[in-house]
Amino acid sequence: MVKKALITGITGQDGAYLSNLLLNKGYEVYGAVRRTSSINTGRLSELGILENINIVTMDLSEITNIQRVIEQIEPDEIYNLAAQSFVQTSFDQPIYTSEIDAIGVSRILEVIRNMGGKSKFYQASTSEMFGKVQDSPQTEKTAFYPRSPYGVSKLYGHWMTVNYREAWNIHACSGILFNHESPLRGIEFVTRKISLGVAEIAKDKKENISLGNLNAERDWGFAGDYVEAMWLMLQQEAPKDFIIATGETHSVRNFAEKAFSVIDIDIEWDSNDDTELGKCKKSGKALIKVNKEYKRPAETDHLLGDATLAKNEIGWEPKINFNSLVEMMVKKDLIRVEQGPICF
Ligand code: NAP
Ligand code: F7E
Repeated sequence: MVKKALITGITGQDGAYLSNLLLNKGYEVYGAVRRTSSINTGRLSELGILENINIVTMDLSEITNIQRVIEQIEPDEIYNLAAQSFVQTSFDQPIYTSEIDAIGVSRILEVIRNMGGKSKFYQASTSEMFGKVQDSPQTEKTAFYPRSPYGVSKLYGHWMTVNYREAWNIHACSGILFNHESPLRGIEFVTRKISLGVAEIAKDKKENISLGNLNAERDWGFAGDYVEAMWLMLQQEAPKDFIIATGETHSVRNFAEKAFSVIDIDIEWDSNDDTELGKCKKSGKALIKVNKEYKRPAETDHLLGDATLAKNEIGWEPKINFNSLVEMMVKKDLIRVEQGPICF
């Protein structure tokens, strides 16, 4: 029997890579999109898979909508990737963020429960739940301390997933995924903002990039690797939560230096405060500026994940390392800037 998967958030970065993976495994893929006034399936088109997906309209704010869609499809597996996923925006829209990222998870779980728990459920949890980290590296046992309305909302979704597994015997699990990036990353996230900015500077379409906290450290992996972990988690006999990470951490500053090195520019820094500039070593031109507008009211300073449990129990390991990831992103943006338009 062909397996049916319903993916919420299919128009986002992970939705595109996960759809591709499941289609290659022979799944019938249903992609939930919320109603928008413009077409936003560009990532699925870029991977050449849009035609192979059954698009359904579903918004996480509306339980009647969720119920009808799930009853109609009767999916074997549900991957809940939909979210207001931008941490910065969550400080300005905390209620909306909770409505989708927290209560939205309860809505799906309630529908699964009411239908007898037949669909397996994957929840997109996040390293942002560790926020002000209580231990390093972070493991499945590290205490949570979220630092944004996004992190707090995701923590609710995480514990609801655990609770529905324990209370109602649903095959529900939560992947605690550390930052994962790709050429399909949204342009407001720092890695893509840098890769696109570097490509635009290389092609004389931009003078410099404005960034916030250059010292924040993240454990950055490749999204294409991380969606495999989502699938693996739902194939296990018993549902369980796993950390998915590379085990390496780099600062935003390192990411920017590496990205400029792809176009043969070495960066030197001229101070370590709010007026800091990243200059081209050769020409002295300021290519990176600090703008406090991009700094957050409360920051997650340092993330470093330990994915040993995932390696030992589900056989997951990352394949793409930090340098290859940065290179992949800058090279793809160089092509996009040349050919235009930039659609996402
Ligand atoms: P993304 O690119 O921002 O995609 C988010 C998706 O959610 C988009 O398809 C978006 O639709 C959809 N969405 C937003 N609000 C919705 C609503 N009210 N109803 C239905 N759909 C809605 O995020 P991503 O990077 O692919 O991440 C996927 C998931 O993993 C998210 O839940 C994120 O919080 C979580 N996560 C991400 C990372 C990471 O580093 N990427 C790490 C840990 C966890 P539109 O296209 O219409 O906006
Ligand atoms: O910021 C700093 C910023 O927005 C990374 C989401 O996918 O991963 C993502 O959340 C760091 C932060 O990602 C700029 O302050 C400096 O410390 O790329 P980001 P994020 O907040 O880590 C987690 C795991 C998720 O779950 C989320 O959904 O970079 N930073 N300067 C900047 N960040 C941005 N966006 N823009 C800047 O100019």
